[in-house]
Formats: sequence, structure tokens, C-alpha cells
Amino acid sequence: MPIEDKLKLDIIDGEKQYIAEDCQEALQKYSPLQIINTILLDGMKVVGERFGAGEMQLPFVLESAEAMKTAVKFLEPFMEKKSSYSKGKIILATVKGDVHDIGKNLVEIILSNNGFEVVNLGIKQPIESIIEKYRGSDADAIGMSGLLVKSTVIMKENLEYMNDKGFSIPVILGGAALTREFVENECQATYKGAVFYAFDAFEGLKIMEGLAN
Ligand code: B1M
Repeated sequence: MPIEDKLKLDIIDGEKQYIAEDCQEALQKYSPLQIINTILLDGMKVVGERFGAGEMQLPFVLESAEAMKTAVKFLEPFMEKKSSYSKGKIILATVKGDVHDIGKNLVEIILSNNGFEVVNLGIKQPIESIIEKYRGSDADAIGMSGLLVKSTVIMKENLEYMNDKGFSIPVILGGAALTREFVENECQATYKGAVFYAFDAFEGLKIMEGLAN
């Protein structure tokens, strides 16, 4: 079986046993980011579709997520690190009520490999905790991630909260349930500071590069 299919199946089947070995083999043909962005994310896409269609149960989705995390952890040391000084800082979190963190952690990897300092607060973070971490820091932005539809509502509420408390720090929003339209219409109208939509980790990087200049 071609290595691309093998790796994709490792993710779909939640098979951690051979994933490092298979990633190692794929590195002979692809860069670590190509492996993540094409092969591994393709596998997660299938998992999401099967779960959404009721063909896959939650414990198996969790195993796929674990396989994905193992692969990313294996690949991270092979990624090119572009800068050793800090270009800027971001406070990053998955919002309240949401446990999805694979995308957020990818954002952390891409930003930190490109010279940004990332304070990753983890999952299920209420806005009060995010703000508490931001206060007294010299962060250039707050990044919020969330994959559930209800997380998009939470993000908007967070922006309202930040407005009420007088904050105007730039905010980057990302996650599968968000749309550019929602961020540009609803969120930007809500918040006094700048709000950006990042479709993926690379768009997040581009935004941070713009903010740090
Ligand atoms: Co969940 N889940 N899940 N899940 N899960 C989704 C999101 C879902 C779409 C699946 C489906 O139904 N097809 C669905 C949401 C439906 C909705 O809200 N309408 C769903 C559901 C329903 C749930 C539960 C409610 C299920 C249940 O309990 N009955 C539950 C939620 C619990 C909770 O949060 N309170 C749940 C649980 C889980 C697991 C724990 C099993 C596991 C998560 C494990 C983990 O993250 N540690 C899981 C998984 C794996 C998924 C799917 C299959 C895959 C998500 C993923 O990791 N994708 C997902 C299906 C899908 O998304 N299509 C699904 C890969 C990842 C790299 O992509 O995070 O989107 P993503 O990140 C992208 C971009 O979005 C962007 O960059 C990344 C790429 O570069 N990005 C940012 C993300 N954050 C960013 C921040 C930025 C910038 C870019 O700047 C700040």
C-alpha cells in the first residue's frame, strides 16, 4: 500500500502503533507540514464525515485524535525553525465548553516555529482566564479556537465581554465551525478592536506577522 494511504488509514483507524514508522517513511517524500496538511488532515476529514453521518462512534474518534497527536508530536522536531528571537506574542486558547485542541496545537507549532511566543492556555478556557493571562503580558494578540457551532457564539460573547471591560487587543479567531462571513459581519461589528478570521494555521501566521510589524 502506498505510504500516503497507509498514513491516512492510521488516522482513520486510530492506529498509533505504526504511525511514527509510517511518518518516518513519508518524510522521505514530503516535508512534515505537507504530511500534516495533506495526508493526516485528509484522514481526519474522513473521521469527521463518518462521525457526522453516525457511522463512527465517539471512542473511535478519540483514538483517531490520539493517532493524529502522536503523528504531529513525531513530526514536530523535523520542522524547519525559522527564527530564534521572539517576533511577537499571542495568548492562545480553545474557548469555554470546547475540548477540541488539535487545530489550536497546530497553530502553536506553526507560530512558535516561525519565531512567535505562544502562551497556550489549553482547552475549555473561559474569557475571564484568557483575559487574566493577557493582563500584565505584552501579548500582541489573543487567539481563540473552537470547533463546535456553540463555540462561535461563545467567541462573539467573549468579544462583547472584552468590549465591556475596555479591551481592544487584536483577536484572531479560528476553527472549523467558523466562517469568514461570521467573523467579518458579526464579530467585527461587535468588537472595538481588530478581529481576524484565520482559515488555518498559516493564515494565523500571516496575521501575526502583520500585527508584529
Ligand atoms: Co468532535 N466534533 N466532538 N471530537 N470532532 C466535530 C467538531 C464535529 C464537526 C464532528 C461532526 O459531527 N462531523 C462535531 C461538531 C458539530 C457542531 O458543533 N455542529 C463534533 C462534536 C458534535 C463533538 C461532541 C459534542 C461529541 C459528543 O460528545 N457527542 C464532543 C464535544 C465535546 C466538547 O467540546 N465539549 C466532541 C469530542 C471530540 C473528541 C474528544 C472525540 C475529538 C477531539 C480530540 C481533541 O481535539 N483533542 C473530536 C474530533 C477529533 C472531531 C473531528 C472529527 C476532528 C477535529 C480535528 O481535530 N480536526 C471534528 C470534525 C471536523 O472538524 N470536521 C469534530 C483537525 C484539525 C487540525 O482541524 O481544529 O479545524 P481544526 O483546525 C484547523 C482550522 O480550523 C484552523 O487551523 C487548523 C488547520 O491548520 N484553526 C485555527 C483552528 N483553530 C484555530 C485558531 C486560530 C487559527 C486557525 O487562531 C487562533
